Amino acid sequence: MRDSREALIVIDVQSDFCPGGALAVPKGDQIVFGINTLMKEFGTVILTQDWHPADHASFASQHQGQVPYAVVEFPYGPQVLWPDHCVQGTRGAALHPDLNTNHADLILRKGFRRGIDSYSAVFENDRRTPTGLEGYLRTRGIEALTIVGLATDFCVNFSAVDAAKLGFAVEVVGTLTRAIDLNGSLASARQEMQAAGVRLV
Ligand code: VGL
Ligand code: ZN
Repeated sequence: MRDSREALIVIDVQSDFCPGGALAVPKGDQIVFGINTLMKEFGTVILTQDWHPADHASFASQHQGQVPYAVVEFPYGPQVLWPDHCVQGTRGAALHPDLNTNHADLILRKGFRRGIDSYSAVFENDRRTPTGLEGYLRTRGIEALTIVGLATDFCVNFSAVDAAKLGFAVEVVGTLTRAIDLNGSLASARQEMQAAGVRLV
């Protein structure tokens, strides 16, 4: 067992991010059983769930003349427009059916405000609006995080970098993540995580 100050954070292992889903991450489903095994080592396990209203502003369908994967300027900076995905209450938004959710202390939903996306489990995409996870971790006495899940270059990257900036010791297990890799986003994500002091193992 790990030290009680360590937590495992499982990012967005949801049907829409797996093959057959609306925003499928290649081979995203291959990490599920490895994550289930790793969970057994941790006293604290947190799952996140991307959870968008049907008219979420990150969806290309909400912007006339725009297509998925285009990048547009939002009030808080550049934002990738996505295919509709993880719409609240849909099958695609559900956690992957093989993911062991029994072990989770907390399932944190994010991305539920129409006008603002939230890749990170810690701050929304303005990088200022807290999700509340920091307070949860600190009041539980957590100091070190192991992060796995989908997608390496978006939600895992943003979560790891934000947590490291807040002073948590952060480790990302590469074999238990998979990437979207949009225009070199995986290489940039690796650099960003390294620069923030995240350990890539
Ligand atoms: C994610 C794009 C849009 C992710 C979520 O989980 O990495 N990516 N929403
Ligand atoms: Zn999303």
